[in-house]
Amino acid sequence: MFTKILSFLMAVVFMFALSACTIETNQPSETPTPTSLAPISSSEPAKEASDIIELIKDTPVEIDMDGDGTMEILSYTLEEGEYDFTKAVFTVEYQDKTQVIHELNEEFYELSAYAVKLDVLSQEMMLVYTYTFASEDSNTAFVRFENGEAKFIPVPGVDEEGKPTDYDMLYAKFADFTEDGKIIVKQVCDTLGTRFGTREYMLLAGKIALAGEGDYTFENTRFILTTIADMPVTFIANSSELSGTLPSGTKLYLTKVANHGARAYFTTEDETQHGYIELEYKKDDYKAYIDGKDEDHYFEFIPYAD
Ligand SMILES: [Ca+2]
Repeated sequence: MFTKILSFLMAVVFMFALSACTIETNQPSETPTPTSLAPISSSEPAKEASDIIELIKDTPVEIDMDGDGTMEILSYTLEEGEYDFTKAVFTVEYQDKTQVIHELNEEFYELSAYAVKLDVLSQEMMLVYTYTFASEDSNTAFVRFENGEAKFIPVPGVDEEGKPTDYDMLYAKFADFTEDGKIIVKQVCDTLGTRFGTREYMLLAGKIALAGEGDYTFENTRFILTTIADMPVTFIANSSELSGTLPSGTKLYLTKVANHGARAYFTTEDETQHGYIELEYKKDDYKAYIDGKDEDHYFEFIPYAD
């Protein structure tokens, strides 16, 4: 939570700095002055102040990205790109050189960028930027600054063959970063129509990797599914599990997808019953199977994006 408050406070500080700059010059400056990241107040712990910093377009900031004690200047600008697309250009200025990290030249929406602490133990920061493209698809890039060079941090592939995503980006939308170094993203799940779930990643041996088992949780999305057939499930009550049947006509929502998609935890709409559904998959079929029958046999309507 504090990261969100901090981001908001930093945004206010940047907006104030921006408006002050505009008043003074009354025209765009060709070489914007870097905004110093002074602590918001002397009582603010320095550690918290540096965990996550939201970047504002056209506003260079001084941050020690590689943790060597000297400041780098990090910035991104939005420019006119090819095919009427807006082009985002990410740049880092070291003491002795300037490096264009990436020119993002495709149709994108909702671009946001952050300097995020690399991990719990490190003083290094990584650049994280995330954007939406196509309809609801999102990519997130993670960039590390090491030995005077910005490099993409490898991310796991998202398809079954484990192919890397375009531009070495994670096919997910960055949401938050926790005090213990977890990277929280919204990622497509598509189990029983759950479009997006919350998933946790972390930096592990120099790569972005799933934290734990890669479960998806759905705390803020409660799409109600209605059953149209009796469905075998496992009920959970008082920490014990019991096999049973969920009767036709039950309304439920999913709370978590675990076991690599093979188990969907549910709560009934009236929140009196909890349990899980075991799911199986067949080759070349996106549908889940429950006790040998496909998901359409059990549910009135399952929403999927085209
Ligand atoms: Ca540095």
